Amino acid sequence: MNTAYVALGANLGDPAATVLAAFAALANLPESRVVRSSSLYRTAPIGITEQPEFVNAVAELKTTLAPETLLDALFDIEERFGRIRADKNGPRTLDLDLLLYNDQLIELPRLTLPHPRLHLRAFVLQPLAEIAPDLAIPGRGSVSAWLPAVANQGIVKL
Ligand code: PH2
Ligand code: MG
Ligand code: MG
Repeated sequence: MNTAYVALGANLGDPAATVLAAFAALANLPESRVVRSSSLYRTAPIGITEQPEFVNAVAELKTTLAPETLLDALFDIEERFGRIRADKNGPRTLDLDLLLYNDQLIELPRLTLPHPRLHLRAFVLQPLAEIAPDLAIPGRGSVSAWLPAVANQGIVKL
């Protein structure tokens, strides 16, 4: 059995309802179960700042799906939620990002693990710290050790 962490994000439509429905969709993935899910967080947009606030959360999965199979399954869920892949960092109905898969380091054209920016983003680190504070980011140290570095980013637990 493998442990994977998935980041959920939404900032179009009803983002909180979308993230809750996405947790249910993750729970329905084959060969997988959601063992922990974080609270929902309202977060200031990072990158393109001229877009609506996001609702973000993180889920911990136990799965026997291989990393790329899981990635495809996440893309399928995004599509079911009406995601249009337009602007890379622009608004989205649902974004599901694979953050970590065990302690694997993966460098593929469409999948880099650990997620290369996870340790720089409060909208990922804070929900991750809620469910797994001692978790190590391979090559970078613990999740909680990175939290002070992102303390200036706007994030409110809902
Ligand atoms: N996702 C991005 C870019 N910026 N900002 C917040 N607050 N939350 C996100 O999920 C997010 C973002 C690209 O996926
Ligand atoms: Mg993303
Ligand atoms: Mg994404």
